[in-house]
Amino acid sequence: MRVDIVSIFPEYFAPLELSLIGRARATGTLQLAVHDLRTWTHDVHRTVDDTPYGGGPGMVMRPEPWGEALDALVPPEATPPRLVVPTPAGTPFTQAMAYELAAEEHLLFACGRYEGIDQRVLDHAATRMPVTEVSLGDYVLFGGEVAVLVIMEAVTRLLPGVLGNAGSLDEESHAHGLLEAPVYTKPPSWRGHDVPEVLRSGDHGRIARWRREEGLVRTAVRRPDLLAALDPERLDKRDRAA
Ligand code: 6GU
Repeated sequence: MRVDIVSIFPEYFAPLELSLIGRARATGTLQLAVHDLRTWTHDVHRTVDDTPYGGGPGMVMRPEPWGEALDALVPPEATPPRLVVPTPAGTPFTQAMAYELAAEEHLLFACGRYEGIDQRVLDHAATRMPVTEVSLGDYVLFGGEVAVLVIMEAVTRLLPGVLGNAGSLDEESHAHGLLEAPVYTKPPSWRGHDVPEVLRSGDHGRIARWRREEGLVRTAVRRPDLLAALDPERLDKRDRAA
């Protein structure tokens, strides 16, 4: 997969050298390039923002540098990437969207700062490529940079060969619309707290059932919205008993 990131703070992306994402880059599974938006300014102050039309607080990112950046990174003859724009006004980022993005050949992230990017940049880009505005949740960050780190981590770990044990994808929270059960390792007793007996029973049927029930209970308590959204077909009789 190829990924381009445009930002006025390229230094934010240093962590993408580390750990499993770093290895995916080293092995060629991930071809990542980070670009400084100010490359595409022409004034001595390398200005990227201006005051908002209609008034109000803060600054808005001017369209010209973004237009030039997208022209440079998306040549007319090339197959266009999917443009992903992190914004608190976007549609919620979910595990399902992570799978969708992981299936793309080429992603281009545009990191806004201040009050956001002039909307015409996205409207114009949408005439050339698919554009997705995504939000991480109902809170506000300074800019899209940290959101891109989050999205990149969620997406990269789904690429073939990045995780040593792909089976862990099937067990984890959100894999089946539910939260994951709690996990334990040795020792069996620690500071007066014991590992649940069932997990040490060796009875794989009972263990699977216990994990399913713990996942259901956690989801009901912590994320009733997920439980309500669950396809009833995916609940069985034993789930209802739990
Ligand atoms: Cl994706 N960007 C920004 N700037 N703030 C956010 C966000 C994204 N998601 C939640 N808050």
